[in-house]
Order: sequence, then C-alpha cells, then structure tokens
Amino acid sequence: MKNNNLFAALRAAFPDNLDEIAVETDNGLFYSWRDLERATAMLANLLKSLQLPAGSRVAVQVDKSVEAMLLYLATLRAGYVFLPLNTAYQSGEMAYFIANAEPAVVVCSRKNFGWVSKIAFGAGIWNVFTLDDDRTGSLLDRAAQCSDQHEIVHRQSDDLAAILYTSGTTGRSKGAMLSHGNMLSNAQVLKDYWGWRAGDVLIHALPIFHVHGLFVALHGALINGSKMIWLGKFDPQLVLQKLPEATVFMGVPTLYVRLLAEPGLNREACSNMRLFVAGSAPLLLETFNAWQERTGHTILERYGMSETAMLTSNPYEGERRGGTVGFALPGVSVRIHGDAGRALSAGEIGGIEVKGPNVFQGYWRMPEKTKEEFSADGFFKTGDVGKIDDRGYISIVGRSKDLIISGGYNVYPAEIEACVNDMQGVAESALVGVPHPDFGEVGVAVVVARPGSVVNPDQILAVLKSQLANFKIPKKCFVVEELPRNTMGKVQKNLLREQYGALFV
Ligand code: MCA
Ligand code: AMP
Repeated sequence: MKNNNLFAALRAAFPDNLDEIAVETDNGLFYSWRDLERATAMLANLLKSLQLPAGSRVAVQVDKSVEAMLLYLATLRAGYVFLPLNTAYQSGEMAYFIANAEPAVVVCSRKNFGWVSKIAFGAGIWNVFTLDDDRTGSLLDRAAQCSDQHEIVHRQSDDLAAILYTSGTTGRSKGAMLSHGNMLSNAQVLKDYWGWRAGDVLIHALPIFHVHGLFVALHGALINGSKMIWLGKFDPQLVLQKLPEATVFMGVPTLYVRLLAEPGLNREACSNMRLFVAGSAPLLLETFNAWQERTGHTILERYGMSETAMLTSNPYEGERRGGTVGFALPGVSVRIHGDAGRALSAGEIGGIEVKGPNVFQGYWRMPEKTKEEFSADGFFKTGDVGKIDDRGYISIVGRSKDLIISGGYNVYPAEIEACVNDMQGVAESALVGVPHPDFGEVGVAVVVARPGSVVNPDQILAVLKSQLANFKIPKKCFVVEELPRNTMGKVQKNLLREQYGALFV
C-alpha cells in the first residue's frame, strides 16, 4: 500500500547525493540532506518511544531554528499531528490552545518552561520538552539517545498532519485541521505552477508557525530538493546580502516594504533571483510597482488561508497583475457568491468560496462551526470578498469577517474588544484597522468609559500587553464619549476607520 505520509513525498525529493547542503543558516551552520534524514529519524524515534496514542498532537512554541523545523518533519514522519504556536502568545493564549487541543507533547523554549510546563502539567500533559534556537534543550538531549534509523509511518491522505489555530469572529480560536493530502497536493501544484527547478535556492526568512513559512516556503524547497538559506529572523540587510546566492524569496508585504527602504536594493542585487512571492496580506500596488522599478522583477502575489493553504496565484509565465491574486490554482475551484446564494458573473463583487484537495478537514472539535462555513455543495466560505475579472484574475476587495491583518499576522477585533471590555471602568470598545506604512494595517482601540469612571488609554494598552501577543496590541487607544451607531444600534466601524484613517499615513 502506498504511503501517503507527506514526509514520505518530501523525503523522496531529497537529492541522490545526501551529502549536498540542504540548509545553510545565518550563523554559519550547514546541514546536509543526510543530517535532515538522520535528525528527523532520531526525533521521530523519540516521539515513538513516548508510546503516544494515535493522532496525538505535538504542540510547539519555540524560536525559529533548523531543529524546530526538523521537529515538524519528525512529527509528520512519526505519524503525529503538529501544532505550531506563535512565539508571541502569552500564558492566557497558550492555556486556551493547550486545553482545546489536548496535546500529548508540549515543546517550549527554556525561558518559558516555568509557565508553559505549569499549564501543561495542570492539563495532565507530562511530556514537556525544551528546545532553544542554539541547538540545546531536553528534546535534543533525549533524541541524541535514539536510533537514526526510522521507517516512515504509513498515513492515509486524509489523516491529520497539522492543526493551525486561526482566530474567529467570535474571538475564540479554531483549530484548522490539515491532512497529509491537503498539504501534499498544494506543495505539488505550487512546485509546477511556480516553476521550481534544479539549482533553486530559497531564502527562508519567515516565521515557521504559520502556513506561509511552515508550508508554502518549506514544502516548496523540500519537494524540489532545493537548498534553503535559513534566517532566524527577517533582517532586510541580511536578505540583501544573501540575494546573490539565492533564486527564490517569499514574504508578507511588510518584508517587501522594509527591503525597499534599503538603498542597496537594486537590479544588480537581484540579478541571480528567479522569483519573488508575496502573500498573507494585501500587497499595495505602490509596493508592487516600486519593486518592479527598483529590481526589474515582478512580484508574484498569491492568496491563501490556514484552512485552505494556497488557493490562487498569479501565473509564473504570463502576466502577473498587481492588485490581483491571480487565478485559482490547478485542481482548485474558486467562485464568487452573492448574498442569495447566486453564483456571480465576471466583475460582480461577492464572497470568495473554494473547493479542492487543499481545503481542510474541518475545525478541531467544532463540527457545527465547520458545517456553517461550508455551502450545501461543499464550497468553503473564506470570509474574503472579491471579484473575478473577464480574464479570470481574482481580486480581494474586502472581508466579510471582522479581521485586521497587521504585518501578515491576523488580529481579530472581537478578541481584543473582549479583553478591553473586561477592564474596570470600561463600558464598551471597538477595535478598527487603519492603514500603516510598515505593517499595512494596524489596530486602533476606541474606548467608552462607564458613567462616573475615568479610564486611561496608556493603562488599557499596558494591561493588554500583559495579556496578549504583542502584534495584537493596538498601536493607539482613544477614549471617547460614545461609539457611532446605526439605527439598528450596531457600531459603525467604517466611520471610526474614516476618523482615524490618517493617523499613521
Ligand atoms: C511585530 N510587531 C508588530 C508585528 N510584528 N506589530 C503589528 N503587526 C505585526 N505583524 C511589533 C511588536 O509588537 C513590537 O512592538 C515591535 O513590532 C517589534 O517586534 P519584533 O518582533 O522585533 O518585530 P519585527 O521582527 O520587526 O517583526 C515584524 C515582521 C513580523 C518581520 C513583519 O511581524 C513577521 O515576521 N511577520 C510575518 C508574519 C507571517 O509569516 N504571516 C504569515 C501567516 P513593541 O515594541 O511595542 O512591543 S500565514 C497566512 O496568513 C496565510 C495562510 C497566507 O496566505 O500566507
Ligand atoms: P490566516 O487566517 O492567517 O490563514 O489568514 C488568511 C487570510 O489572509 C485570508 O482569508 C485573507 O484575508 C488574507 N490573505 C492571504 N493572502 C492574501 C493576499 N494575497 N491578499 C489579501 N489578503 C490575503
């Protein structure tokens, strides 16, 4: 029987010569393909030795490192389910994910072991390991004692490979369940669609706890047997320095904006490059055009979601149109739907819906929520609003979900509003996204005090900082007499967006 484990497909793409360099890091380390093979085997054997129940989740909140990436691959290899968590998450957020996902293994950085292990032990999870970005930690100590021979565990296409938490409009995060088949189909399609070829080298500069860095970039390089230049953190000068050795770069729009601020970014610096890919947030036409002018390269913008991996892309060959996210990928159906469930024709604006082998298996332990998000004929409702032009190019023109995308990270206003509303003296609040030159969009909180109470905007921000991941903290907070409401009593966020729209631009 064929093994449909995603890792088996990635492993099969390793070059014949396992002594070639697979990963080069920004601190001078080199990992061969043999190193990847051996290390994933040892880590997979460690997981196996824990005798975890089938389908166990491995929750990981660690700084970016090659070993963290190897732990992801080892989890696939051992047949378990990877649960990556943003390093910015604080204890309240982590407690929710751990209680909701009930992982069998938790891996954290040493500096967080005290509070993370407390949450884990409290939930009855005893397998808590540490892993730091300097190749130390109890995980590696234990794996070092394991054999470097391991047979890849058999998985079916629809077996779970990863759970990615994505916030909800209600403020409660939902775990999007992705299968081996979801991710393999997407990786294979993108390999062809983006023309991956022998000799390609990827600069990997994104975090590895979301779809962009963990799946699109990593799977892209691995399934082509391509070398990666691995940066622990995005640094525009370091990227510039590495461009002459690379051919492919992927980033959220903020990365492109920051690179454009570097005087050294020019045609010569990019002369070895083949492809620049952008996504996760809208790429402004201004950035698209400036990039073309400065480098001679046309950024290829694509569109994805945690629930669907990549669903559309501008073409590799053919015109890449700024302001659009291109065409539905091969094998993926995308349609625009009107309010009455009517399929819309070219140019009409409506909800973007998608169906295909890339679409997830549902929200973890939320069957009702999952059902709500699918149409009767099996299309997933993305919550994005868009149109398809007469040439088939898809544009995203808005969102029906109340969501702010800041520097490529999603911020759900409902979650922040709930925290603010819980604070003493607060009657109500609204969080709106406003344009920002670096992050694209940032949150601004507008707060109303209870009668007779005085609330301090700086204090509200300070309390939020102690509770939530840093990228969710509003960049400004205003205390007002009342929030604008329509005749139905609903807060008119559009008016607030207008009012505060020029704060940063
Ligand atoms: C950092 N800060 C931010 C953000 N990042 N504020 C708003 N939005 C952000 N994204 C703030 C911190 O709170 C902190 O504020 C200050 O900036 C410095 O923090 P630091 O971590 O040093 O920032 P940085 O290293 O400059 O990070 C900026 C970044 C990072 C490199 C743009 O945000 C990033 O890597 N973004 C990419 C996210 C990504 O990979 N998204 C893909 C999701 P203070 O000092 O006040 O505390 S996958 C996805 O969306 C789908 C599926 C898809 O299609 O790909
Ligand atoms: P996430 O929940 O992190 O998976 O984020 C998915 C959301 O990011 C999508 O629903 C879109 O709103 C947004 N997104 C991803 N790629 C693009 C893009 N190229 N342009 C505009 N929005 C995007």
